[in-house]
Amino acid sequence: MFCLRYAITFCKNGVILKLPQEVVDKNGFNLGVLYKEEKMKLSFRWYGENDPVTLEKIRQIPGMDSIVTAVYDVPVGEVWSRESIAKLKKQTEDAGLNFEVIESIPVHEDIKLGKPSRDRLIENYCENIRRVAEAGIKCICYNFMPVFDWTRTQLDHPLPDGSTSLVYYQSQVDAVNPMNGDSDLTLPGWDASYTREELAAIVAEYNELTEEDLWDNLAYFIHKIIPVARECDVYMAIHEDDPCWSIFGLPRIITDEKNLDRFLALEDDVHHGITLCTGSLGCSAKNDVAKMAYKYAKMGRIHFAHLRNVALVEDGFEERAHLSSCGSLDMFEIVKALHDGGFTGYVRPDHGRMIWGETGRAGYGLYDRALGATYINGLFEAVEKMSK
Ligand SMILES: [Mn+2]
Repeated sequence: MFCLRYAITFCKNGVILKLPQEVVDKNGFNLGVLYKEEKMKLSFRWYGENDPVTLEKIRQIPGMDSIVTAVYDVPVGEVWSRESIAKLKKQTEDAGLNFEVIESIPVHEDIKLGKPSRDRLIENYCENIRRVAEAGIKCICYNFMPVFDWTRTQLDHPLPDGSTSLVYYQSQVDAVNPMNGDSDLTLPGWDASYTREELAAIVAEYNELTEEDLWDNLAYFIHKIIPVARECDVYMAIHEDDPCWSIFGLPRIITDEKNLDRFLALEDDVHHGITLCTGSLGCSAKNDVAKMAYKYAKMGRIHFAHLRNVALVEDGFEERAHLSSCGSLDMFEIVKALHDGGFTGYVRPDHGRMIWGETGRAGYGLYDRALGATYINGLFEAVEKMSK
């Protein structure tokens, strides 16, 4: 348990500033200092110079503050070059945007599996935290999903309005067996750097790994990285599993409130926090996303929020436009919960549909995410003014 001491807010040259908040635990032990501005900061994911959505376009979205990006020229587990990090920072800042959020520094499978090579890989991970912190990064998003990152069964499912979106139908997932080398079936979003045989081999390595083993391996990793994050004053923000249940018999543990409580209890430190992804948690009707948003914001543990809507359907879920009436989530209630909980971290629109004939990276076009950003701005402006 810890509490936030009240910060002093003051105005300088017409700008509202806030002194750092000291965070202390129940014994008065200082856990660190929160250098955060008073309001949420709007951000946008950018995949680097090959992304058809350019920084110049992103900058023109009203209220845009920060870019969310990563170094993509290094294999998972290796140390990012200072040159690559500096280049991203320069490109971002030259475009008039802040370079403060990394998504993601991926976690090598050997760390999740608890293999002997993990110590070297975790040391590399810590070095990456130090290097991005040197470049001014404040928040790092990562996940701990075995083998498969986000999983969908179709990336261009047509919606009635003529747009296309990403969908997940359980019956289609059940029809795919990644262990079956003869199977021609694959799912979009799978890591193309694995051959089918390699994929089967790595899935097989998880056969012996229980959920509790995965928790042990996650705890081992967290106990090594959080002291480094504290030293560098970087906020680590784990992303929930997407979807938030086990697929192909692989364990998934960052899935619901009970497990997020257990995760956050691993280290009593504000630098150990979460990315609240409404679409990932919201694809299970069991998760009360607004309740979780308020609870973890109040604890000072949400450093990054991915805001998007999903529609729960009989056989799974479909990604929809951000607006509450387009899906199953009440986005107003979620934003209000974040605001009322004192959330001051980074926010980004998450996946968008493809609209207006745009082509490109599924979920990461410009137009629908820009509409999402504008909607998010509107919700935050409304809840901020309502609370005055
Ligand atoms: Mn997300």
